[in-house]
Amino acid sequence: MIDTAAKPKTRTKVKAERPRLHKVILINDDYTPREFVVTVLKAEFHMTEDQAHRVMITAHQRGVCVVAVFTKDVAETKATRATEAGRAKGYPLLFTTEPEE
Ligand code: TYC
Repeated sequence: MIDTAAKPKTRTKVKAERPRLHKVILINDDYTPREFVVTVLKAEFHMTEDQAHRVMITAHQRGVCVVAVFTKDVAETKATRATEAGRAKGYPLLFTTEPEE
């Protein structure tokens, strides 16, 4: 008789896998003032003026810029809060998230 039973694993997984990180992405638009984008980046992502300015300019020139990576929940919360900060001022500022490869 052919034994079709699965072979038991001989090695138990020991290491816990690291949780996949998620990118927060800043999307360019034509209406949000540059300085406001910088202010939001500093407040929500604890960036210096210089770092925030670079990220803002990159999104402005290329259309998008990765702001930072976090665990899924943190990335989503920060993207929502930062988007909401623009919305509160009537700006279409948008932050999205996506899983890292
Ligand atoms: N493009 C905007 C302007 O010229 C500035 C801006 C930069 C807006 C980056 C959004 O993600 C952004 N006022």
